[in-house]
Amino acid sequence: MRITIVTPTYNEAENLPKLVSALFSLPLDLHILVVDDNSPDGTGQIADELTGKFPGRVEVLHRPGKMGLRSAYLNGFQKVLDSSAQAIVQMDADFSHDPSALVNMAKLLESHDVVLGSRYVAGGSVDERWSFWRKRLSSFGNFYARTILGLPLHDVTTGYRMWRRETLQQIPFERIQSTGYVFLVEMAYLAHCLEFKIGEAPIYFADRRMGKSKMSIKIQLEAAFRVWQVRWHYRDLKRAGKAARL
Ligand SMILES: Nc1nc2c(ncn2[C@@H]2O[C@H](COP(=O)(O)OP(=O)(O)OP(=O)(O)O)[C@@H](O)[C@H]2O)c(=O)[nH]1
Ligand SMILES: [Mg+2]
Repeated sequence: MRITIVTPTYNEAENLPKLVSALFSLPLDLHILVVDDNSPDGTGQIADELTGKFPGRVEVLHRPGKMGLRSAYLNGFQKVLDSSAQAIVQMDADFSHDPSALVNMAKLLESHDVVLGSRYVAGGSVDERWSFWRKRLSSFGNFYARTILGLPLHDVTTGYRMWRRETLQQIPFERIQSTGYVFLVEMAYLAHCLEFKIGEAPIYFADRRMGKSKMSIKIQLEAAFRVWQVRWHYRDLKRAGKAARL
């Protein structure tokens, strides 16, 4: 199975080369698409150097400036769906997502339409250095979103996911409105409304290895409100189910 990893980068110069080596040491048929938003720390140039080092296996999509995760992924998906990738992975470039989990995720994808790397199923966990409050906030955020949306999932905000090509092709991307975390919730909700079979593989979520964390209460509160908008926005799809697939 040919798998393409889409990894958005913004100031990941230290992490990216290490991530690419770690990925290519796995026993999987992997390709990588880096979506860089003209990172001030030169991640874009480093990504270009990696395309020379791994010709045909690393590609870079350069964008002129910081435009956020949603458009980074949507642009990335578009490009990958034009290639012969059979599975598409969403993955952070900061080592929060352990590359080796992909082996398990790929196995689970054989019997599912999409696989989430989940911190909140048996065997999954978050960085032990997370503060009590950050842990509570993350697990409460998940409980909140999955309850309001009726999602039968344990980790709806995880950014580590593996999609079958056919699944992504049937999702109406042009309807997606949210950015940041809620973008991830929204994509999970779309997959659920369209009645795709969603698997969850346990992951250990590490804090970013290099660079600074931007997580804040303000981001979480805004997200809490937007979850209601997601529910309202897709009420037609929720009714239509499978029939609404593209
Ligand atoms: N291309 C692009 N990548 C982004 C943007 N914002 C974040 N990223 C990347 O998206 C991934 C996830 O973002 P992070 O900054 O790690 O977000 P987070 O994990 O919620 O927060 P941290 O605690 O800071 O790690 C990382 O690989 C970032 O470099 C953006 O606007 N454009
Ligand atoms: Mg991160």
